[in-house]
Amino acid sequence: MPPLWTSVAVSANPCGVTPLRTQVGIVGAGPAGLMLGHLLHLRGIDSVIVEDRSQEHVIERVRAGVLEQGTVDLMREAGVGDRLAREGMRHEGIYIAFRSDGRQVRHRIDMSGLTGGRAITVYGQNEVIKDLIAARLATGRPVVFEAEDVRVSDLDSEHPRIRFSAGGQEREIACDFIAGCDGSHGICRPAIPRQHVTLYERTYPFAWLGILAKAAPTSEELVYSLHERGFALFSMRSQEVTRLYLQCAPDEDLAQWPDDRIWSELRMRLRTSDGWEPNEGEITQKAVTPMRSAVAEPMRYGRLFLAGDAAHIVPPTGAKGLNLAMADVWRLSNALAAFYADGNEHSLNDYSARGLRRTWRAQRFSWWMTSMLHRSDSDNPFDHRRQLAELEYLVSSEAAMTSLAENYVGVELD
Ligand code: FAS
Ligand code: PHB
Repeated sequence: MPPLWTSVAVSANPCGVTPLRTQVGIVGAGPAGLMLGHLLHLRGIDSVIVEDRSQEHVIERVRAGVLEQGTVDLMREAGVGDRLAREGMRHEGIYIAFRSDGRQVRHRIDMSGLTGGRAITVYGQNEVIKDLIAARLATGRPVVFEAEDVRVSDLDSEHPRIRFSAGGQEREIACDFIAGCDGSHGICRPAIPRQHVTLYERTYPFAWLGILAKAAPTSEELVYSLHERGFALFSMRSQEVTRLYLQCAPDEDLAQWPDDRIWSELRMRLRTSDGWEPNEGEITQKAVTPMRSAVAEPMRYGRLFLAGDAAHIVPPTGAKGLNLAMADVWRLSNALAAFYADGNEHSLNDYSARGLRRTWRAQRFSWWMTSMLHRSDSDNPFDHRRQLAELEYLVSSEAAMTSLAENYVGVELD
C-alpha cells in the first residue's frame, strides 16, 4: 500500500512548516467527506480528511434519516453496507395526510409499485457516519478531528493547500485536489473569489421543530401531514425510536416548547380520522432546523471541488440532502480515478455541470414538497384550497403519484 501521507520535497512555507503531501485533501468529515475518502481508498487514491469538530460530535449530530435506493446500493457496493442491510428499515411507500370532506385522511403512495421496485431505507445519518468512520479507521488512512483554524489556499494552482493547527502545531498539506465537503457553513465555498461563484437562494418563512422520542412507531411508513395548524412529519429511527417534526417559526424559541406542548401539537396535526396517531414517549432530543434552498454555481473552482451541503442546500421535506451529497462524491471519485488512471480531465471538467443537473432536479422536488405541505402566513384562503386541490389530484392520479415516487426514491446515480 502506497505511503498514506509523506513529507515530500515540497518547499517549506514562509512559517517554515514542511507541508505534508497527499493526492486529495478533504475538508469535512460529514457523509460527503467520509464517503469520498472511502471511495478514493477503494481506487487506491490517497486522501487526508480534516474535520474541525470532535469525532463524538460528528457521530452524535442528529440529521437525516431517509436513504434513497441509489445511496443504499452505493454503500453496499463500497463495502460499508452490512449494518445498513441488517438494521435499515426498507419502506416501499409513504403516507400523505390532509383534510378532505371534513376528515383528516392518510393516503398511501405505493412508491415501489410505481417505480419498478425501488424503495427508500430509513437509517439514521449518524449510523451512516459511524459506519464510515469505522471504515476509515480500518484503512489506517488519516482523518484529523478537532482541527483548528482550517484554511485552504492556492486553489487555482497545481498544488492547492490546506492549513490548520492541531495539538497546538501548525500543519500544512499540499494536495493535487481539494474536496470541499465542509457543509453549508464551511470555509471552502467562501474561499472561492466572489466573481467566480453565483449563489442561488430561497429561504422559507418557517422552520422544523424536530424531536427524537423513545416511543414505538405506530405506522410502518412515514406520514407527511398538511394540517390547518401547519405541517407535521412522522418518521422513525428503529422499532423503539420515533422521529417527528412540526412546522414552526424560523426564530422559534425552544424554551416555549415543553414536551407536553410538543405532544399536544403533534397529536392535533397528525391524528387521522381512522384513529391513527403517534405513540408518545420520553423526548431525548429536540432542535429547530431552518428551511432553505441554495445552490452554488459552479461546483468547482480550479482544483477545488465542492460536494454536498457545501455546494447546495435543500429543505428536508424531500429527504434529498444526504442523498445528493452521496451522488456528488460518487461522481467526483470516478472523475478523480479517471484523472489518476490516465490524466484524462474530461470527467473532472464535467463534474459541475452533471452535479448541477441532479441538484436542480432535487431542488425542484424539495421546493414542491415544501410548498404543497406547509402553511405560510402570506397564504390566503384561496391558497389553502389550491393546496388541498393539489393534494387531492396527487392521491387520485397515478401519473402524479409516479412523479412523486420516482423523485422520492431517487434516480440512478449519474
Ligand atoms: P455536513 O454538514 O453533514 O458535514 C460537513 C462537515 O464539515 C461537518 O462534520 C462539519 O463539522 C465539517 N466542517 C464544517 N466547517 C469546517 C471547517 N472549517 N473545517 C473542517 N471541517 C468543517 N437529508 C436527507 O437526505 N434526508 C433527510 O431525511 C434529511 N433530514 C435532515 C434533517 C435535518 C434536521 C437536517 C439539518 C438536515 C437533513 N438532511 C436530510 C440534510 C443533511 O443530511 C445534509 O444534506 C447532509 O448532512 C450533508 O452532508 P455533508 O455535505 O457531508 O455536510
Ligand atoms: C427523518 O427521518 O429525519 C426525515 C425523514 C423525511 C424527511 C426529513 C427527515 O423528509
